[in-house]
Amino acid sequence: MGDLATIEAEAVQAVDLASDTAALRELEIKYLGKNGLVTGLMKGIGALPPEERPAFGAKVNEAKARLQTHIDDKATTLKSAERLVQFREEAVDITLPGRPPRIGQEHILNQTVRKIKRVLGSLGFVYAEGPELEQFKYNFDELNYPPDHPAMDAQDTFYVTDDLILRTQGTALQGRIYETVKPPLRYFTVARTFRNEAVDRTHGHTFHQVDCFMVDEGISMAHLKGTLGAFASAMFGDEAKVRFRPDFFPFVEPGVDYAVSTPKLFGGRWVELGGAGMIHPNILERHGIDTERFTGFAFGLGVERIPMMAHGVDDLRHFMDNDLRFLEQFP
Ligand code: FA5
Repeated sequence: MGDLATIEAEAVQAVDLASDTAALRELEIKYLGKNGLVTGLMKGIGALPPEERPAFGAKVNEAKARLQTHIDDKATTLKSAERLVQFREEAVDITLPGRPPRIGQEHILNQTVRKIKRVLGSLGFVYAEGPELEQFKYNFDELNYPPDHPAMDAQDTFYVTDDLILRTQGTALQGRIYETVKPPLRYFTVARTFRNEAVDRTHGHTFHQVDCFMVDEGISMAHLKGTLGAFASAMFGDEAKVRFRPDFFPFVEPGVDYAVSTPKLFGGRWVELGGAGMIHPNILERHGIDTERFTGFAFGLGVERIPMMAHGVDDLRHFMDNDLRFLEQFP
């Protein structure tokens, strides 16, 4: 009997001192487990005189129950203390300064396109878009290319079907506009264009073109030159000059290629930007436009040429490579 009281007292003290739930669990096993000390006392019951056995059994069971309650209470206390520690460890310090989000910047080609849109828009041209996957007829037939004309060879083409191609020039927009708008009209587009090129520093398979045209009464090469001059000054500065040289495109007559020069860039050397000319009367007549009354000009140029010229970039492949070391130079 003395044993039971001693063991219980010792167990209560040990439980009181237990510092965490793991230690408490060990004590529970030590005293109340199947081979525990309190449980073990029951084994001695057979040595007692029969009349003492029930009372002894009851005492041991009461002690077990008390001890169990004591352990459970302690477990509750320990668990809430442990949870508090865990909360503290996992807590986020909301007073720390945040990590600044990485803010991107506009791609140099998009910056250029935005400027082009502003400049041509302010000259009264309306922005419009055609599809990248274009019908052969808009890209070539409608632009006065006779069937199998060698001029098409200059724009080696990605065919999707016989009638559907990846457009090779922004000029493909013209026929679409004539179908819906009657002159006087002024339109431009910025088009992603594709050619099956031998890729090099100045030729990509995927590039961008501005294409711009107007049809009105009395339009002449003078208007073309004036418009390109205004465009060049806005893009490259007031001192920019434009030069025309004869060139051939089936959709213009006469046709020119044009170059820009400004003293600040490339020592004033001429840099070719694109092609231009007076819209071929065949195209206007095809769309029922009276060519006695209306004439028009058109010009097209490579978008990449502009930042190449403005920033001295010598390889247009950089623009589509997405190398941040290159792109971050144009904030
Ligand atoms: C044309 O594409 C005509 N549509 C331009 C035009 C429009 C002429 C209206 C007359 C009237 P061209 O093939 O030369 O022309 O291309 C025009 C410009 O696009 C070139 O001067 C060049 O700046 C750019 N370009 C052409 N091919 C590539 C290429 N593979 N990679 C990058 N830029 C290119």
